[in-house]
Amino acid sequence: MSIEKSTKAARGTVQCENTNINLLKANDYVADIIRNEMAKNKTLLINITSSAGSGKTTLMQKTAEMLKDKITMAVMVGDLETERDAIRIRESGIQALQIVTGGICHLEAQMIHQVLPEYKLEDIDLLFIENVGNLVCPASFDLGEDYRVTLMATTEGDDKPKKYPRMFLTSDMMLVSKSDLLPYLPFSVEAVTKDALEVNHELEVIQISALNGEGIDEWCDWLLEKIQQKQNS
Ligand SMILES: Nc1nc2c(ncn2[C@@H]2O[C@H](COP(=O)(O)OP(=O)(O)O)[C@@H](O)[C@H]2O)c(=O)[nH]1
Ligand SMILES: [Mg+2]
Repeated sequence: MSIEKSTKAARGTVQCENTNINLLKANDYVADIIRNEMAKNKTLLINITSSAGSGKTTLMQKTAEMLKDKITMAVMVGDLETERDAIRIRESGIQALQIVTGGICHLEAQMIHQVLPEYKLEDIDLLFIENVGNLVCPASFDLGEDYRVTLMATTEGDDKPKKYPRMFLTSDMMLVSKSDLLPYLPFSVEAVTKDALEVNHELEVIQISALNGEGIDEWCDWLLEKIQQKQNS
């Protein structure tokens, strides 16, 4: 299988088995419907991906805490089982719905489209999708997002971008998360950034810690700028 830098609309295109191609074509059709819906309502849609345990839900909580007085934010979160993450995020005072995939390792556009009527999009500035935690399957499914943001935790080892290139290739931003643990781990931010940029030279990178707040202002400023751009579009 060859991997090419794809456009957002063609993110799901995989040059391998025919069944995959057909499945992803159907996915991309629905992803475009979602994109149009977001454009109509001027809602910024961000797809958050990472390995399990990299800090996605904690970042949603932290972002809600930082931005909830400035914008209206909501989340949909995918996991194989349980509603635990949605409950955690709702405790931050924002709308969060859980998509239980029942064993499927990624979210598909059809799943997002099905829960979309639960959200009053015309009142929502920023909608996050917290994807199922792994660096493989979610990379191939366009969910109609404006931006894809991948967390790369310091606890995972700094060799992941070259091992799981499709995820980094299709992302717009890499957040190097849990930076507060850097003094205790054999993890090089320089090495992970170099590898990630070799996979995708357009990738933006911010180092963050939800625990001590490093990089959180920069992350929130990035979001506010993208929201502004969306609302002016
Ligand atoms: N040290 C540290 N731990 C974190 C940070 N963010 C999240 N965690 C912890 O990492 C674990 C997994 O976090 P979670 O947000 O559930 O990850 P998710 O599976 O990607 O949603 C939890 O025990 C969090 O408390 C961080 O910035 N620093
Ligand atoms: Mg989570």
